[in-house]
Amino acid sequence: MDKFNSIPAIPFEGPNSKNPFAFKFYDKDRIVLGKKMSEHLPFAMSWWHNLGAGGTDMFGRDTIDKRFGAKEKGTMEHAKAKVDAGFEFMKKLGIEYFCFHDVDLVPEAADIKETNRRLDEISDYMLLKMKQTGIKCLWGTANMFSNPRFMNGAGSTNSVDVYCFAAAQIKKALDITVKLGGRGYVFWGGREGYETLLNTDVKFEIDNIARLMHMAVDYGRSIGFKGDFYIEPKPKEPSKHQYDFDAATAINFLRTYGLDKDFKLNIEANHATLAGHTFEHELRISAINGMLGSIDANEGDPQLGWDVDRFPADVYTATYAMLEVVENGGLTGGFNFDAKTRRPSNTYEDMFLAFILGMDTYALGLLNAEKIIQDGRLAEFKKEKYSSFESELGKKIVSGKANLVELSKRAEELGDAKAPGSGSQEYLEAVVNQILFGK
Ligand code: XUL
Ligand code: CO
Repeated sequence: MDKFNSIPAIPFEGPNSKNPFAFKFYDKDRIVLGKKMSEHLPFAMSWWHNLGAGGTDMFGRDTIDKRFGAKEKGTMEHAKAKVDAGFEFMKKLGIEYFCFHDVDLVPEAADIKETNRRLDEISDYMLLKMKQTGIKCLWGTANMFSNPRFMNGAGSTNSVDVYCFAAAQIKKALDITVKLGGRGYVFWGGREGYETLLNTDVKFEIDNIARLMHMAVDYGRSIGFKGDFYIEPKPKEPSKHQYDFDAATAINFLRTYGLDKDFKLNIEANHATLAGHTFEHELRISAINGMLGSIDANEGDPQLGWDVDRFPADVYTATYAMLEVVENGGLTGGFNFDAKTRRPSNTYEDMFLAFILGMDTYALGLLNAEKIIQDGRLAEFKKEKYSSFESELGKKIVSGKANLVELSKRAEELGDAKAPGSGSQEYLEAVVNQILFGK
């Protein structure tokens, strides 16, 4: 039975359409920079927000009923209703992937053996739906932050028993990810951080996280997982100090512990905001280190200091993000809408409208990136800016063959060096506006 009877499959109707249930910019087969839009933008639905979150916040209970026809939440009947709703939802929007935590799929039982049995049961059902619809799994992960046992961390816990539970959840989540053919496996260290040094051995905790990740790689590869592992950096919330603060911190961790061959990064826009970075900064730092793997496509709020997980609406940010993605040659992962409707947007219609907004925003970002690349002025400016390094001496420096003695000699010959020309930020911003809004 359909869960969203009143909502039709969402067509592309173009920028002049006033039909709320139509894409204005996401035209999946349109060729952009030599590839279909849908190939540039492998969108994914997050199981937790879309099928789980009901609008509860710290001050109030659910505003939207996400039982999807099941009698009660927290039952296997509800878990199956979520599968039915999820696949119908993705099919109607033309979304090809989903992402999940283990406990998004089934209610956690009192005994892990029963939780794992439930995961086997639900993943059989999901496989069936995947075969019927062609929808695929982008990535899986284990929720090692909600249960009170993880209050002192998962990989960073002080308890061997809790560490074993983290290991067991990762093992099972990897089993399910492989069973569903997932392209990736994510570590977001929700409780991997600390509040105060007064009670924390930081080095011991980080070493132990790395040990657990090595075990995950060894096990994953042993059961045939060929995809990427990802770290998803976030600077704070829930912990005050999260160990995976930002892309640069996570890359340093991966290299220090020899995990960099198996891992890439899953960059979330809202987490970049919390770290005091722009989204495109995080994407660039990942990309230049060969570690841009996947994206959690949402939006933060510059005025709020917490993770709001809004659907992306900011076209400038999407444009700069897509420039990074295109320059990177795409993603090995995809664009997961780790986003939820606002608490007062409490209808099933709002769920669809939110995805239409997000998908159209990224489509606009891609179309704008194409225009900026084809215009060429930005690339030309940058080339010119660094052109002095194309001189004989410049080339010697770049090839690593120069030394301080000869460079000092050149400085002395010159006597003085002039300021190296304008950065022209205002001009370049005006160029972007002209490209975006000029006819
Ligand atoms: C939390 C967050 C997570 C990860 C997966 O801020 O982004 O949902 O994406 O655990
Ligand atoms: Co996320």
